[in-house]
Amino acid sequence: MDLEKRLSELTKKVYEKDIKECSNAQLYNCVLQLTKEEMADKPVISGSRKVYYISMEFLIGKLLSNNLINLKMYDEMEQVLAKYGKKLSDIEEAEPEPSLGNGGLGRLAACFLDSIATLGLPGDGIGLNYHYGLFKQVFRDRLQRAEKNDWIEENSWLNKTETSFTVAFGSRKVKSVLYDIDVVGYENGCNKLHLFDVETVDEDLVKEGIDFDKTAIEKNLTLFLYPDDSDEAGNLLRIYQEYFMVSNGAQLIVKELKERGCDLHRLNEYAAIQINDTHPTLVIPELIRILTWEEGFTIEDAVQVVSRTCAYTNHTILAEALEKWPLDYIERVVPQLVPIIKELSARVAKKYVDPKVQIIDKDKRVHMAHIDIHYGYSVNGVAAIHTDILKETELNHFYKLYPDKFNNKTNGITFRRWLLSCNKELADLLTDTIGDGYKKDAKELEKLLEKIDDTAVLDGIDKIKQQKKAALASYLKEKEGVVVDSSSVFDIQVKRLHEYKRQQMNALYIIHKYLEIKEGKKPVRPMTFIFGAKAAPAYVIAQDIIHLILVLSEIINKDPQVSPYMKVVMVENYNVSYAEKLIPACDISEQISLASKEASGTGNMKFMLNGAVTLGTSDGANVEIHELVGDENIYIFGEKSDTVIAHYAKADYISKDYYEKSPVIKKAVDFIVGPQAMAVGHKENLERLYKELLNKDWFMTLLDLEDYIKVKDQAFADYEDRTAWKKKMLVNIAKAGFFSSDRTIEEYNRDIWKLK
Ligand code: 26Q
Repeated sequence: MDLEKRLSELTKKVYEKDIKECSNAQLYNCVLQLTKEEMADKPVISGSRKVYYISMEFLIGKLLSNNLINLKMYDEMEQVLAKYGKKLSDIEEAEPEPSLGNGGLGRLAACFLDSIATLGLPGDGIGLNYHYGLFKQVFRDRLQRAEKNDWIEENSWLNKTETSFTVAFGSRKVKSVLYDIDVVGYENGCNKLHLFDVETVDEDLVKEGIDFDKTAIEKNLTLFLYPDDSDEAGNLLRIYQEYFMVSNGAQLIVKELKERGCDLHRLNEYAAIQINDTHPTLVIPELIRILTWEEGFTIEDAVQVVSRTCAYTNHTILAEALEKWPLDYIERVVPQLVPIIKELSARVAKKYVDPKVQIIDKDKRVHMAHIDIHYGYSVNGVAAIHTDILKETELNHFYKLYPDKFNNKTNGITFRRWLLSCNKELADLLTDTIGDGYKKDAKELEKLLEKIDDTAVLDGIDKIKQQKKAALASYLKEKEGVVVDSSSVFDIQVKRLHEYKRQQMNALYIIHKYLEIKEGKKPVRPMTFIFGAKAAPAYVIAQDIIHLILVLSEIINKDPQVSPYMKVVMVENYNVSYAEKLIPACDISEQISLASKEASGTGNMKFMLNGAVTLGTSDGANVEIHELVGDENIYIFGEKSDTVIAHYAKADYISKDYYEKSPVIKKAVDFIVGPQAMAVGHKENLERLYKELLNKDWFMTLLDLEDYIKVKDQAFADYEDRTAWKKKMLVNIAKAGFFSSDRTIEEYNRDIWKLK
């Protein structure tokens, strides 16, 4: 039956209406159902060895367009709907966005699932079904407030299964229920994302904002993606969540292997378990516990086979982000794992005396990463520079013990979502110019380089950028109530709010520009500065930085002398859907982390693919972008990672020296507590931030500020050579193929999983 007929029969059956009479929400439900039926008909990808990608976060975003694209049904669906005056993009607006992740790590997991299925590899995700996920951000009184994101509706991509396990927290038993989401590959079969939940979860526990009783595990375990970690109850809940996920995951894996008739003694031949950062580390002792207690393995056999099955990915070198749980917390949550963790620790202690590589340290804290490294067969970083830093400094002691375990897997992004779906116009232009081979083999984008002097192609790329900027401008007007000039330069920094990512440095540049304009130095073309960022609710300075940006936007946008030349917009509740609108409209991509601190970044790759030019430090994957596009097509500034690492080692960075030495820096920093800012903002927030920058500035904002101003000014000036800029856009697009997550997954498979 053809699509039109199926859809119209469905709308009649469900709503007793013709397609034309249905609301967008009703049509969404019908298209959802139809798409799900289509996916259910796809073959399940199978093979003798399967990877389980286990992660506390899967930031999947809306799924309708992507699934239709992967099913090759998008164009037909769009045409059918157009016949009835309906737009698929409007219909997708009705889809709630799940917020099952914080940022990069969670979004990477989602891109990986897409690529694993696209490459036809057997691989499922294992995670949790948070009912409210990450908080929804609202701005009140120029401050961030957190609200719950109620995303689960009666009809959704979730399929409730019959699978249920019992998870024991000591003597307290909790029953799980499993929901699956089908993951369809691009012109390929299906894998699954398994999301575990607690049947007894009680949504009424949530009161004001995101506050809730943190003690009743049966009722709160899957309410939120890890909540506030500032108190003990929050920390304990995090461990409850982690154990709940890995225990269910381990039981699922064992069940699947038994159903396949596999000998568990050869577990590693049938399964690979990729541990996404340390959060799922307890899967290692949990599997050992199951194999010894329930399957009759000797401890030696269990340790051996689990160590050949589990592989660990590190996503950070920030010491404070590496999980180290007090043994006492683990004892209170999962006492049955403690003897196993002690045994694993004792085996290490027997072999190595170095205190730096112990699992349980002298303060009785359990170092999760150390479990992964000793008892996993692979340790990987997520960009070349990040892996080098792990090997040379942060994990050097382990690298010396296990040089062969260490490897790099530079991150990637799925081109289905970050090109075909969010920028169909550009994808179509590329197809017209170089054919559509690039959709299956991203490296073919390089064919675009042959067109570097083809004016029609250059103008085509630029025209699409203009269209996307105009579309974003009208969206910003509707959503944020801000009018921006779509012929201005769009400079965008969107990512989680963290001091190391240095949104505060961007804010200082904006203050500097504002002061220049006030003094009569006007830019040749208006500038639009766009931010999007959520801050962890307990992260005080991050809240202050958001406050500063909102204060600046108030002052600048309302200043009649300045606002014709510059605007500042901080979008509310930045998420995957917002990213899909912002990224195609960007001219300058801000990737300005302190060198050595951003493991990779993946937003940088999305911007590049959509023809933005990077303004960045030599950090994370920026380094690889730089190597690919060359000096002419990127703006690099700031101190290099070795210099930064040396400053930390010598503890010789004093921010006040930079402030006192440079009148430009001093003026910009002083503005934070000057009369204008104080009139609009809160004294407490502004003064705290000012003092932080002056007396601590742990992430060395002032170290790089002058160079940042210089190089950023150069980028704005270069934008005026329109032909040269269009060429930069083209080179960035052409060289982005390396950052396809298909390439990343091929490497994971070649070096780590070896799926058959
Ligand atoms: C730690 C302890 C207790 C509770 C939570 C956490 C926690 C949660 C989330 C620690 C870290 C995260 C998220 C980290 C993350 O998103 N890292 C990013 O991963 C990307 C994918 O590899 C990289 O591109 C980014 O550079 C990296 O910052």
